[in-house]
Amino acid sequence: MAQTHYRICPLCEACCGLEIRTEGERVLSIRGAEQDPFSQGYLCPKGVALKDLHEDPDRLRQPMRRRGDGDFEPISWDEAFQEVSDRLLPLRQQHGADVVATCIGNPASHKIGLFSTFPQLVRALGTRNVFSASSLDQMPKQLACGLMYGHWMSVPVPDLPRTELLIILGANPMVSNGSLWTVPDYRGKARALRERGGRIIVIDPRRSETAQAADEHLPIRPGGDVFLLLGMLHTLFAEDLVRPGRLQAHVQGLDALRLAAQPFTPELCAPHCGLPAEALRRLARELAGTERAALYGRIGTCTQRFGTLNSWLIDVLNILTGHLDQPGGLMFPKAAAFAANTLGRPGQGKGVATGRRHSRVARAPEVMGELPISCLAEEIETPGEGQVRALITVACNPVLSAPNGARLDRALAGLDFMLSLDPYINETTRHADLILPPPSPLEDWHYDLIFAQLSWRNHARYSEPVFPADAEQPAEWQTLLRLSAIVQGLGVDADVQALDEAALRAELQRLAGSDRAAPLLAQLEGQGPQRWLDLALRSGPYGDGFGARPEGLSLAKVRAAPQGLDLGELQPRIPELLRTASGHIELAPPSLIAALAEVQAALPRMPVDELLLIGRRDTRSNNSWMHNLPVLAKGPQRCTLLVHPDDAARAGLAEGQLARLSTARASLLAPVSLSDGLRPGVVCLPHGWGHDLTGTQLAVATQQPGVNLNLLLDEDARDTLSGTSVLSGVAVRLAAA
Ligand SMILES: Nc1nc2c(c(=O)[nH]1)N[C@H]1C(S)=C(S)[C@@H](COP(=O)(O)OP(=O)(O)OC[C@H]3O[C@@H](n4cnc5c(=O)[nH]c(N)nc54)[C@H](O)[C@@H]3O)O[C@H]1N2
Ligand SMILES: Nc1nc2c(c(=O)[nH]1)N[C@H]1C(S)=C(S)[C@@H](COP(=O)(O)OP(=O)(O)OC[C@H]3O[C@@H](n4cnc5c(=O)[nH]c(N)nc54)[C@H](O)[C@@H]3O)O[C@H]1N2
Ligand code: SF4
Ligand SMILES: [Mo]
Repeated sequence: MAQTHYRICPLCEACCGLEIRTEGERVLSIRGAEQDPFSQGYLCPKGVALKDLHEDPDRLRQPMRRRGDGDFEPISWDEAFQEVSDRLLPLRQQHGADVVATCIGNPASHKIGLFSTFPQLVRALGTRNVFSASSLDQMPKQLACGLMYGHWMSVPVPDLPRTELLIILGANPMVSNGSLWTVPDYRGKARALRERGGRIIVIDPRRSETAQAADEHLPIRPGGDVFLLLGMLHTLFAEDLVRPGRLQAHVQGLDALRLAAQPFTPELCAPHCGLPAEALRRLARELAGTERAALYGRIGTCTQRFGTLNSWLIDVLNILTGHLDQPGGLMFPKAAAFAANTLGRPGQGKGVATGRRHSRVARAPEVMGELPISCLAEEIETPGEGQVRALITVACNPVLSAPNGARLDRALAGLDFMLSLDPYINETTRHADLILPPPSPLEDWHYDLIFAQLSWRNHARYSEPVFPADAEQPAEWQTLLRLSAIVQGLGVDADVQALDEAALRAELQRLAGSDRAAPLLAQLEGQGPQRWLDLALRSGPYGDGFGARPEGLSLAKVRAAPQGLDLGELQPRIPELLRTASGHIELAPPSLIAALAEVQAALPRMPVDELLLIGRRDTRSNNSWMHNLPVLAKGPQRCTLLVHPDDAARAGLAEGQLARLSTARASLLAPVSLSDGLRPGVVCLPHGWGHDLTGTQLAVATQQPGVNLNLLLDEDARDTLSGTSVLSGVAVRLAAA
C-alpha cells in the first residue's frame, strides 16, 4: 500500500519540506509539501534526487577497508571499530594528541546526529588540528557577527516578506537556494517583493540568475567589495545619513567608525571595485533613504582576502541606516532549540575570541576552535613535533573542495591512518584506510539544528525516517560516540547509550540542579540526539518548560505536527540577543579597525588589467558530491568556462572550444561557453568537479568528470582574520588549448 511521508530535505540550506510517497521499500514520488508552513510546496531537482541517492548502487552500505592493493573490501562494524582502535590508539600513544587531525564538511551542518556529536569526538581527541569547510565558506560572517553581537551564530537574515529594497552582494539564491539565509523559494518571494513595488539590486561580477530576476545589476570587479562597502560607509558619514534609530542606544564605536571611514572616499574606492563613484554614493543614499531595506552579502563576499571586513561592513551599513533588527531589514531569527543566543543571561555575555591556538606551520590563528583547512596539507607534510599522521574526515571532500587539491591529495596518500565517515568512495575517501557509511537520509530522522537559526520565518519541524535502517547500520551519532569511547580508552564495546545518558544527566544537573536532574531525564523522549533535542525544545524560548508552560513546545508536540509548526514572522531581538561583554553592538571591533590598514595600503596601487576567475553554482549540483545521481547528472556538460566574447576573441577562443586556464599552481582544460553576462575581464568556472581520479567508485560521476577549479587556487591565499581561503577573483591566464 502506498504511504505518504513528510520529510525535510537535508541537502541544502533551504530545508524544504517534502512529501514522499512510498510503497514497500520503493520511493514512488517526491514533491514539495504544499502544507509545509515554512517551504510551502517548494523544492528543487536535488530534492527529487533523494530517490536516486537512496538507491545509488555506489552508496556504501557497509564499512569498507582498503587493502594493500588499494581496493576496498566490505567488513563488519565490529571489525571496523576494532581496526580503528588497533591503528589510531598506538599513533596517539606514540606521538600525542595532535597527531590526529579532524576535518568536517558541509553535509554535517544538515545532520543533527553529526553536528551535535562530533564535538565530543574532538574533545576526546584533544587535538588542535581541527579543520572544516567553514574556512572555505562562512567563517568571515560568523567571525564578524561574533565580534559585533557576541555569538558566532547570531547572524541576521533579510526579512524578505516585508522589505522594499533588497541589495544582494555576492550571492545567487536563485540557484543556491540561499545561504546563511534559509529561504526556500527565493524566486517566489523575490517576485512578490517586486510585485508590491519593491526593488532588488544585485552586485555581482556575473549577471547571475538572481541578477537576471532583479531590477538592477552592478557588475563589480571580483574582490572589490571591501572598497564598495567602504565607499558607501564614507558616503553615509559625509552626507550625514547615519540614522541607527532604535539601535542608537545599543551601539558602541560610532566615532571610531567615522574616523576609520574617512580616507575611503568613493572616488578613491571606485576604481578598485570597478564601479563608478556615483554608484557607490547612490547605493548608500538608497539604502539610507528606503524605510524597509536590507543589504545581504554571502559567499562571494566571504571567500576573498578581506572577507571578514566585508561581512562586518555589510552589517555596519545596515545598522547605520536603521535596517538592522527592523521589519523589512536584516533580522535575527529565534530558533526553538539549540540557539545559543536564546540561552543564558539576555543582553550580555562573554563575546568571542580567536587565536587561542595557532597552526604549527603557518602560525594561523584558531577561529571558532578551528584552523584554516588550507593549512591541512602542510600540517601533514611538515615533519617535526605535532606533525599530523592520522586524519578523520566526516562528510567532506577537501581534495575537490579546498584550494590546491593536488597537494592535499598527495598529502593524504602519505598518512599513517585515515578514517572517513562518508557514503562514497570519492576523491578524498579513496585515501581512507577505513570508511564508515551513514544511513541513507531517508533512513534517518531529521531536525535542523543550524538552519532554524538562519530562517526567513521562525518554525519548528521534525521528520521521522521514511524507511527503517538496516539492523546492523548505526546512526552517525552512535558511530561518533563509539569512536569517542575508543579514543577515551573505553574500548570498542563501550555502552554508548550509557555514555550519552551520563552526559545528558550532567547537563541537566548543570541546568536544574542535582535533585531535579533525574525526574527531568525521565521525562525526555527518544534516544541520543532526540533527547537532547527534547531538552532544547522544552527549555527553549517556545518550550513547555517541563510543564511550566503547558502550551509550549516539546519534542512530542513537534513530532505530532509532521508538516511542521509555524512560529511566526521574525521579531526584533536587540538588546535581548546580544552576548558581547559590553552588552552593546560593537560597531568597531579593534581587530577589524586595525585590519583596515591593509585595505588602505592597497588603495594607491591601481588594479592591473588581469583576467580574474570566479566560481558559480548550478541547480543540479551540490558542491562536489551529487554528480553521481542520474537524475541530476543527465543533460549537457555543466563544468564549462564562461568567457566574455571580448576576452574570448582576445585569446582566440570560440564557443565550445577547449581553453587552457593557468595559474602558478596548475593548468587545466575546460570547454568555453561565451557569455556577455560576465563583466569583461572575468571568467567563471564551477567548483566541485574533477571526478577523473583513479580509485573512486562513482560510476555516473566519472562519465562527465569535469575539471577541478581548486587545482588552480593558492592554498596560502587567505583572509588573515578568519583563515578563510580566497576562492574568487583569482588572476588566471587564458589561452586556446
Ligand atoms: N545548487 C546548488 N546550491 C547550493 C550549493 C551548490 O553547490 N549547488 N552549495 C551550497 C553551499 S555549500 C553554499 S555555501 C551556498 C552558497 O550560496 P551563495 O552565497 O548564494 O553562493 P553562489 O551561488 O556561489 O553565489 C555567489 C555569487 O557571488 C558572485 N561573486 C563571485 N565573486 C564575487 C566578488 O568578488 N564579489 C561579489 N560581489 N560577488 C562575487 C558569483 O558570481 C555568484 O553569483 O550554496 C548552497 N547551495
Ligand atoms: N573554488 C571553490 N571551492 C569551494 C567553494 C566555492 O564556491 N569555490 N565552496 C566551498 C563551500 S561553500 C563549501 S561548504 C565546501 C564544501 O566542502 P566539502 O564539505 O568538503 O564538500 P562537499 O562536496 O559538500 O562534500 C560532502 C561530503 O560529504 C559526504 N556526505 C554526504 N552526505 C553525508 C552524510 O549524510 N554523512 C556523511 N558522513 N557524509 C556525507 C559526501 O559523500 C562528500 O564526501 O566547498 C568549498 N569549496
Ligand atoms: S532547494 Fe532543493 S536541495 Fe535545497 S532543501 Fe529544497 S529541495 Fe532540497
Ligand atoms: Mo558552503
